[in-house]
Amino acid sequence: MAFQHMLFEVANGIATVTFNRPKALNALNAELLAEFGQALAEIDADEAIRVLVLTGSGDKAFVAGADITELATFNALQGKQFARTGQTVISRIQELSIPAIAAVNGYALGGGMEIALACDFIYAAENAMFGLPEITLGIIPGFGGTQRLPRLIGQNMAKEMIFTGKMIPAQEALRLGIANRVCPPDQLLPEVLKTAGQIASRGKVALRAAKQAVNRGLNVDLASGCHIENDAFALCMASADAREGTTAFLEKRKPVFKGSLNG
Ligand code: DAK
Repeated sequence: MAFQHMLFEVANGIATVTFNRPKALNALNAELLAEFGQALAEIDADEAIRVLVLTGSGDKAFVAGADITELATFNALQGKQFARTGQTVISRIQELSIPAIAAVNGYALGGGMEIALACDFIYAAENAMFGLPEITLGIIPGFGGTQRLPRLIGQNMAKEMIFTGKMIPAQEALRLGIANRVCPPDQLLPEVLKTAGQIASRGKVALRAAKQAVNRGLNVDLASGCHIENDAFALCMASADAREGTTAFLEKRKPVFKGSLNG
């Protein structure tokens, strides 16, 4: 798959998408969003892909937000189309059946931070900067930032970031729980790929069930969440992967998961 504004690579069950508009700090224009949506659809349909990694090209930015040059030219209809594509694409990251990891290698601002927040977790380079600066442009986050950030770090911390538009460095993002880990810039991708490799070796049925149980459970009360977990657990128990995992343990060997329900 070749794209104009993204690099796309698959190796060992790990798909890596690199946002690639370095002259504009990988800012999101309409074409890039559409390409990203297309890539996500293909990733979701490919049974061999077990983990998605998102990063930015160059050493300065993950994604510096929406392309302000383009944003400034939109009429209402184009703005609506941009919003629709963006929201669909960003929800799709969260709803992917496989885990998604953001490797934030510089600025993750506005829509860029919102993409990272839609991933299952974030590793950041020491030089990463996170922020939702929309308020400085007279708008508010439009790709889920007002919803996902408070759920992640609590409403007061999120409101301070959203109301001021200020940027925070990687270590502060780590302290707040936005980033799981901070790495030297040259170690970021190797560390992400190491974790992605561990995840890719697990059973796909169980990964899907675990991701759905956490995501769905977060929107309901504890008792309902435990019911969701119960159903997801039952699905795993019926899978060939669960038979392989338990048999491999008893036979003192490593499991070979096929990612299938039946097998
Ligand atoms: N868009 C377009 N170009 C950008 C850009 C952006 N977001 N960010 C940087 N660039 C370009 C710069 O214009 C510059 O281009 P040249 O002048 O070299 O041609 C080049 O990238 C390098 O940037 P700087 O020279 O500014 O680099 P610095 O190191 O000095 O500063 C910076 C880095 C990241 C602090 C600064 O570039 C900056 O503040 N950038 C803008 C950050 C920002 O405000 N991003 C937009 C956030 S708002 C919507 C839903 C969502 C959204 C919109 C609508 N709907 C539902 C309709 C999303 C909105 C956002 O993301």
